[in-house]
Amino acid sequence: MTVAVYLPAEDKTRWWVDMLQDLLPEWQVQSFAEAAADPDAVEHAVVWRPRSGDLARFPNLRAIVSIGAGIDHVLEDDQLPQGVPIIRTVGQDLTQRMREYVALHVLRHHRDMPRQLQAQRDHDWHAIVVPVAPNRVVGVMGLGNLGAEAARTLAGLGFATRGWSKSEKQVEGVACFAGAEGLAGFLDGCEILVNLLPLTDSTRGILNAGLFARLAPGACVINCARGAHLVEEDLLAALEAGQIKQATLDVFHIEPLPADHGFWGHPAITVTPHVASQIDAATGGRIIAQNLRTFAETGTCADVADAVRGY
Ligand code: NDP
Ligand code: OXD
Repeated sequence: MTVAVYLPAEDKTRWWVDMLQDLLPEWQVQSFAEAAADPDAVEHAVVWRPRSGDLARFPNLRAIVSIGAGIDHVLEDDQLPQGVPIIRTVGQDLTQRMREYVALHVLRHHRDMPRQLQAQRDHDWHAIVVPVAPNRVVGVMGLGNLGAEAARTLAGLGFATRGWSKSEKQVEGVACFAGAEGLAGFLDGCEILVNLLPLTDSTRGILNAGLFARLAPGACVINCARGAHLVEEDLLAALEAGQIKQATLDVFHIEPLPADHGFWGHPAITVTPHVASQIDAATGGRIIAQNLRTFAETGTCADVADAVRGY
């Protein structure tokens, strides 16, 4: 079996090739560049943000592995070989890290830490009194692998927690809403909004002026899914108007976020560099190796995504 690996950074590609080769000693693991010598031999590709047309060079591809939970970066390829299963990389490590990130930033907004820290800088003994968590409405968009766990974590902290998904869901302690018809009820009065939707045609640009207007005045928004969910100018306008008080953004239209982008220095925006939940590479490697073995033996595995649905 031959596996070809591609990540945008060459040194990272080398690292992943070596690690997967150790984990799959009876397979041949190569970079895309090495695999170009015999593209017919490649049956599996392991990728993060592959370049358009690269995967199409392997005519005998049986599976594409996304080094990450999202598959949008694979589906963006306009020459993507059709019908080849896409396997995403998920697991406890990824879920745990996202729970930590969501809890950290929801609590930070809930306790108004940005204002408290400003008071410290001003040497101002200023007690900020906030509602107790059960009186704070928080909402999680997307109740999948990561969103459902994030919502459970927030409910466990005592927040009045809502969740929104495409199909009906039941998550203990969480008021669940579903579909386009459930969106208004989910958003109305929501004070801290967390986005954990996949990027698809129906979710692109979903964090926009219309959605912000439905939230409670002075709401906070946390986007840890994909940059293209957010209409950037709508966020800036909503911050300017006070409809949104603070935003935490982990993902951006262009990554790395350009050095001259206005978000960096915006007083009401916290920028993190797509680190909400980076799977530990060694753990991710073990999961990928296991998925590849299972797929090779059975023709499928639990983490195959639905390419038509887009996630
Ligand atoms: P899943 O595919 O497990 O879950 C997606 C959820 O979104 C499902 O509950 C689904 O509903 C819901 N959904 C999809 N489309 C719609 C829609 N149109 N309307 C309402 N709900 C919808 O995704 P994960 O939880 O694994 O990951 C979510 C995203 O997080 C990833 O796609 C990725 O973009 C991002 N991510 C970001 C990371 C970071 O470090 N910033 C790290 C890892 C992932 P249903 O269940 O009904 O199908
Ligand atoms: C992912 C990511 O999709 O890191 O896993 O964004």
